[in-house]
Parts: sequence; C-alpha cells; structure tokens
Amino acid sequence: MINTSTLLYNASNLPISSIRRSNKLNIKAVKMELTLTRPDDWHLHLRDGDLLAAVAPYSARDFGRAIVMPNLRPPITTTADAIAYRESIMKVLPADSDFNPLMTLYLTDTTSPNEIKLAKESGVVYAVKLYPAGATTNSQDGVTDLFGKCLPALQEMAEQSMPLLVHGEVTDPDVDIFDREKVFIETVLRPLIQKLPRLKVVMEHITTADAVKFIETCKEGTVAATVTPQHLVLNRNSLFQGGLQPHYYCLPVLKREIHRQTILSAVTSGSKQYFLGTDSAPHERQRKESSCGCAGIFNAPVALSLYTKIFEEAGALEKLEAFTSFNGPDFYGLPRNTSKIKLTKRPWKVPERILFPSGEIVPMFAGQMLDWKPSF
Ligand code: OTD
Ligand code: ZN
Ligand code: ZN
Repeated sequence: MINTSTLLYNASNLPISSIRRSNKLNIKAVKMELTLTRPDDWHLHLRDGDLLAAVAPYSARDFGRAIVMPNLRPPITTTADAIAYRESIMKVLPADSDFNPLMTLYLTDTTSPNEIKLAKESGVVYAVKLYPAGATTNSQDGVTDLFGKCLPALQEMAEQSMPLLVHGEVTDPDVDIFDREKVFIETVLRPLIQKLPRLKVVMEHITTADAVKFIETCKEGTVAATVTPQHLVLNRNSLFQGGLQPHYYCLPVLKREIHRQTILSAVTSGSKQYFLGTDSAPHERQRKESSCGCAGIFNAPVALSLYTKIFEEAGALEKLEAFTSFNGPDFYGLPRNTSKIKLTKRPWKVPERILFPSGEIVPMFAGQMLDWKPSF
C-alpha cells in the first residue's frame, strides 16, 4: 500500500515525478493526480425538458462529447428530429461549455435508406440505435423485423460507415431475463454480422462473459462494445442487499459476479474493442421508488470516479486513458480530444439528490464517499 508518496501521472499514467518520500514522522500524506485526455461518453441518455437541463451539465463537465441516445417520447427517428434535439441540448449547457453532443437515430421497421443518407450528410448524426421492441425504457416503437423490414436501412448504413448501436437483448418473455443477452448474441447479432460483415456495430452496455467471448471473435474496428460503471462495480446481489434497491435497477439487469469479473478483465486488458459508455439514464425519484419502478441508473456525476477506481484496483491505471479517451473516437473515426482533464485522489461525497423543477433525481451511490474527483 502506498502511504507516503505523492504520485503524479502524465497522460499515459506513468509516474512523472519520482516518488517524494516524506519524512519518517509524516507518513500519512497521499496525493495522487492523474491527467487524462478529455474522455467521451459513447452512450448517454440526456432526456428532454427540465430533466435535460438538470442532468446535461454533469456530462458536459467531465466529457468532451457524448453519443446521445434517441429514446425520447416520441423517439428521435429522423435527422430533422435529431437536429432539433441537439439544439435543445445546446441551449441548456453552461455558457463556457464546449461539450459536443453526437446525435443518433432510433431505428424502426420503417427507417428508409434515404433517411440514413440524410443522417450521414447532416454531420450531426453519428449512429443509429437498435432497440428490439420492448427491450428497455421507451423501446415500444423499436424494431420487430430486423432481418426483413430493416435490411435496406442496414445495408445503407454499411455503405455509409454509419455504426449500428445495439441494445443486445431478446425480448421473448419465455427467455429468462439473465439469459437475454446471450440468446441475442446467438440468434441476432452473430447472424447479423455474418450477413453484413462491413456494418460497424457497437454492442452497448455489455453485461456477460458471453458478450466478452463474442466480441473477442469479432474484427477490431468493425465490432466493439461499451461498458457502464454499474456493470463493472456491481453484481446482481446489489439489487437485493438489505432490501430491494431500485436505484440499482437498470437494463440489461446486473448479472452474477463471474460476469462482472470477466468484463472487468476485458476492459482492463488494453483491448481496443472496449470503450466508455456510461448509459447514465436518469428518472425522477418517484418513478424509481414505485410499485413498478423504471429501469435506469443516473451515474453521470460519478462515472469517471468509478471507472478510475476500477482501473486502479485492477492495477491497470496505465490502461485507463485508452478506454476513456482513445478507443471510442478511434472506432468512430473521429479525432481524439486534445484538451485534458485532471483527476485527484481525494475523498468526496456524492450528493444525496439533485433537485429540479419537477422533482428530484437520486444519483448512483448517493450520499456515499468516492475517491477520485475530476477537477478543472
Ligand atoms: N437501460 N434505462 C434506460 C436505458 C438503458 O437500455 C438502456 O440503454 C432508460 O431509462 O432510458 C435502462 O435501464
Ligand atoms: Zn440499452
Ligand atoms: Zn442506454
């Protein structure tokens, strides 16, 4: 255990100062700093209205860009919708913010190849999201016939190098909820990739060892995965520890410890196929703490702290920056950010709640102490 040192890390996380030993009597001082290329969030729900205004500044503080999910009500299905949504996001950002929202379209059975062309030409839309109908929050307008009705749009996406972002779970109620990702891989994802080998695909928020095994068989640069903080730090026991924990309920649902460990090893291995995607998905408190609570964890205020903690505990801090800041833009064919962000290892308390005009939001790990704090 390090307890007498000040460690300074440069962008590749190698110590740049020699370890400064304090004198024998003063052995408690610990200060660790980490400088990273500004990270991006490749999977984010920003919502709309006053919820958007309440949550967007948290993402804009820590991230340079974010892939903004289109599951509003009604969903963002056209480039015109995406442009209007982007404008409403820009309006609520702090005046000095240079946060860049990268927009997505919600794939439906009727998305046309022409809409994909318009999306590409717009320079505003960066991906198209596949929600199997009924798989997660606001997915009721999602796809029912991927290999039939959606094929022309998917072929155009492959042509235009427009990534398909996938919520990778089957929705068949006969399939056990803990097996839905595995069954999706075998029945949808693998056949899709065989049919359209040039289509760029991101398997979003992976939760199982099955997904890791699958990603490893795929071509780097064509198929990748995002990983959330909750699926790296929690397993399914957390849902029931000390009572039912609605603020840990998200979809895909948390899995067994063995799956968490496998995903953790994958992201800290240095593979370029994994990158940061928080899946931060805020809901008003009453909608979570309810007899029919909705799925989604608001992790934007804590995500970067948690990813850092995870890599630190795995002894892989030197791999953190590629995961947070390089692998995502490289996959999307976008430049890496040039600005930097600093994280300092010092205890800070996560707010208990975030108030906004229609109620309040409970962030992940509300009221708990975390170690790493982004500073500017
Ligand atoms: N999962 N909640 C939401 C989306 C995600 O599947 C997802 O991407 C949401 O509330 O939009 C959730 O649990
Ligand atoms: Zn999803
Ligand atoms: Zn999501």
